[in-house]
Amino acid sequence: MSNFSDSDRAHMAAALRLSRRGLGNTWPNPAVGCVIVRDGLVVGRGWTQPGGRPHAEVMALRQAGEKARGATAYVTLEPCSHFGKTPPCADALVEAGISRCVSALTDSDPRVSGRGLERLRAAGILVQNGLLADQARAHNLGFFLRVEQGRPLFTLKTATSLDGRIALANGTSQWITGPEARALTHRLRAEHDAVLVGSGTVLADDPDLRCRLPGVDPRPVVRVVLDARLRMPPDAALVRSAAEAPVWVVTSDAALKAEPAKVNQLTIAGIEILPLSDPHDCHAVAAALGARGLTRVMIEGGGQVAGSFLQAGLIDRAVWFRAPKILGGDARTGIGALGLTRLSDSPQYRRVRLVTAGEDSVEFLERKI
Ligand code: AOF
Ligand code: ZN
Repeated sequence: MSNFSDSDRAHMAAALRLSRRGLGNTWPNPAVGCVIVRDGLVVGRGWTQPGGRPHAEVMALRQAGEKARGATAYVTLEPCSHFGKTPPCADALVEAGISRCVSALTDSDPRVSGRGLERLRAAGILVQNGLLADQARAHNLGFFLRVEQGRPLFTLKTATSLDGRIALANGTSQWITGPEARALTHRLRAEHDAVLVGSGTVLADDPDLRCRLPGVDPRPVVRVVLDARLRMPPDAALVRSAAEAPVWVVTSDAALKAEPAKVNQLTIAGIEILPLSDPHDCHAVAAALGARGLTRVMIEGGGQVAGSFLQAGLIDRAVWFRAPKILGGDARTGIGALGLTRLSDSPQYRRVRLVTAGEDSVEFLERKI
């Protein structure tokens, strides 16, 4: 659309930057940003609050107060039109006297999908939609996938040697990448709703998987374990910390029946058990996580889980840390077998960004569609 000015673009870019603050913290809702501008001055800024409410527009309107009258609102997603736990943002914008609303793209949530913009138009507000739409969609892709496909966005995070290995043959894996890479991992956790590992990783590394960032409140990132046979030891770090940050264990109906004592132990520790008829079916796992509201899940290990999700075509993005070390062909591979017979069938990614973290390189990748 050409009816946007450079200053429109700058304000929407600012709203997108604000929306980043909510990433990983607003599920099941999207992370939206809103900037209110009157006579060229920013009078209100808001972003979706932890847990998904209040919405971004409400926060920005609160800040703007009376100054919202006659102002333009820039929103990274169509303002909502439904009565949920809070009244519609479209109505709040109307009541505040906003005269123009610029949005990035329409909402796929069937309760909204176009009705928010209609509500604004019906009230006489000048509505212009479609500014920086691609960026806004990429930003909230997890939310859109949840609403449109019933599953979260999956980011694969892996830390390998130059030759793609994650551990020596004897299992030694600490540490392949350096402290800078590990610090970045904590930031990535904060931007996801959940991290996911297989039970093999729990048995091998006993990870904690919480998000610890100096100077930032601990983020309640959900820790998901795929554990079809309930092999997780009752004294695992995840079990011991389950009262402090959520842990969900995806298991099989069969294990649930066969291991009542284990189920009891984990439940008492505060773990939620999600039984599936076939927990090895990645699509079923994805649907179960989507149904519980997750929008962004980071897969952190191990090679088997990474391989299965890749085979299922569910890895949307990847963050690949690579240490300048070579571990050799007897070391363990970061990605389990894919059973490919044609190169054209291999999962292919586009490099979005390449940076360094200390000695290591970090590639941000997005699936080629
Ligand atoms: C907005 N601004 O900041 C967000 C929106 O459960 P509720 O009532 O909070 O509504 C959630 C829906 O509202 C969500 O599915 C999406 O359509 C929209 N989210 N809308 O105008 C916001 N987070
Ligand atoms: Zn809203």
